[in-house]
Amino acid sequence: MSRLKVAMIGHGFMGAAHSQGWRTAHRAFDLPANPQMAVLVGRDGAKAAAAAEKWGWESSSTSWREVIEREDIDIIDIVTPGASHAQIAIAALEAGKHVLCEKPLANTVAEAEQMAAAAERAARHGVQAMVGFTYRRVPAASFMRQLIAQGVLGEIQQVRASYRQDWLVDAAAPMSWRLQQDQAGSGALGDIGAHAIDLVQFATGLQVQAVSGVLQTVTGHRPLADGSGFGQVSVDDLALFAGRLSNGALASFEASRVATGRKNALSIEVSGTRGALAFDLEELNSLRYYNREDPQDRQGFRKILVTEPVHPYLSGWWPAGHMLGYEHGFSHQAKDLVESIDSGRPAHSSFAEGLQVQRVLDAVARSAANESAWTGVVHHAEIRTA
Ligand code: SOE
Repeated sequence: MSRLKVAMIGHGFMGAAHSQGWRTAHRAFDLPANPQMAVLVGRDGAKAAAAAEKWGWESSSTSWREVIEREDIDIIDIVTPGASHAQIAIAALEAGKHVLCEKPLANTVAEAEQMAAAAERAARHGVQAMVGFTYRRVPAASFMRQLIAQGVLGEIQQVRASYRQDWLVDAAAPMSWRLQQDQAGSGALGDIGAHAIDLVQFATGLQVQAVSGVLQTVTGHRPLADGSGFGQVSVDDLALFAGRLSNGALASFEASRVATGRKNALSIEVSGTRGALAFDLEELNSLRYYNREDPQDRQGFRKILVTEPVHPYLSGWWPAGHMLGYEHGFSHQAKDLVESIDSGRPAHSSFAEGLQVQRVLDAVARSAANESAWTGVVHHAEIRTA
């Protein structure tokens, strides 16, 4: 069995989640090549070595540049804060490495355009580039896309999307890189709003073309983690925006880190002329389906348990009804990337799809800065590959 040697840059929460994916993908699915967890990269040598030991990486390093230059490394998996995505991804693509980059793709549209252009150039040499929108790889979310593509909802007339967490409700919660614009690019908008935008576009096949939004920073100063004082929060805690979709329908989006009691509540509901579908991450093994063509005396949202072998990704796991969890999306992500590398079929979500999400994020920020006026999602000249 051939192997694909992986190097992971970063080792925070997403480092743990991606490691789970690399460890399990080829043990659940028959892959054309097995991922080999070769090296974990972190700025602090001792911390990187400890994380490598804990998560099953063969070695550790403190230099992503050295790792990218290694002939034996096939895949670069970027799980660092958004500020370094562009620099690392472009260098990796230009070194001929396949790239998996965490979301959002970048901190700005300009960076995302450069990354998408680099991916376009690298694709001519068979190099794959994927953005880590893992929720599209939850079986129920993938199945939702399949049903909508089959036309079961008819014409889509409205979409609702919400991603709510509550880890910033307490004003005493300490400062972190996710609360600094130069590190994260934005707050709830980019960190979790990006997932909602991607999931709506993935599930419906429609694109957000204009937005009107508002951002709010609820707690402007937070205690520094080292206890040395307070720092200013430079990103949003809460984003609310309307989106005009490419079929003319309206979508509503909510991304909140102050939604008391909601821990990781991502949900979307798509309403059409023939019916409706609803996905809720808190019930991630099922879909709610309403069929307007059911006999009138028995219409209602029914719960489809998405755990049959015929459903997306389930062939690799357990018999019907045995349930999957949050972590399985990362195994599916690793599986899909390995299969794209082997087949040459473009990986999704592509950097071009990541750029589209970045343009929506940017439009929301511009709308919010402009008294929430309707703001077009500016499509600059197609990706420059010169
Ligand atoms: C935020 O806390 C976060 O970790 C996001 O960064 C992830 O993308 C999301 O999947 C879970 O919550």
